[in-house]
Amino acid sequence: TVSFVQPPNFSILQAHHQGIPGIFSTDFPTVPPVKFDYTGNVSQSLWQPVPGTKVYKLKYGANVQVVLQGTSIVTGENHPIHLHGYGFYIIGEGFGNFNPQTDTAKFNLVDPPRRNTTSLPVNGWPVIRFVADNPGVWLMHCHLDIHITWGLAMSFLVENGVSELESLEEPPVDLPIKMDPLDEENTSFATDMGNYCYKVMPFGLKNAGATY
Ligand SMILES: [Cu+2]
Repeated sequence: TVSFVQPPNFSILQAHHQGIPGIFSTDFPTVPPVKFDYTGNVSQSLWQPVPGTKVYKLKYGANVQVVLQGTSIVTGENHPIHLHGYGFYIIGEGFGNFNPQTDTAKFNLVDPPRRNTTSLPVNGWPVIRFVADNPGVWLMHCHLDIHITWGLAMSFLVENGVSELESLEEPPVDLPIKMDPLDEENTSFATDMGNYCYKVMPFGLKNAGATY
């Protein structure tokens, strides 16, 4: 698995929008890199996740299905999984390991609930679907917030569509953005929030004169 690491200086959205390299990579895996009995007696040799700031890139308008598979690593737990930017349909859920051969027959494609948070049952799975029609960078994370700091999160990067209405807007000039706490010029304005510093400033000089 990949444990999500928040970038320390720039937000992923800012890095995406301004083309700042080295902040994130787009190689979030499509399927689990290692297949094992996720809800069984998991060997401790599989307990070590790979830390990374990886996003999953989506074309504008893509039909997205995500199987959220719980594991019994350390211990099973019910995780409330929340997605920013979208309401998604919960088309199925169950216990144990999701079986694509048999569990798809139980999908509710008639009147599934639409939510922005779904339960990930103890040692179980929900399956969600949404249409990626909201460009930008959207975090999906466990809302037991301490679990975010442990890495139970990932981000979708949804590309722009064709028209202006299908594309990211320019940020407002007074958008508070995350600053590099090691940058001396900025720390004088920064409020101390642990590792994160915030300051109100234009998004970037090249955007300062933009019309919105
Ligand atoms: Cu959790």
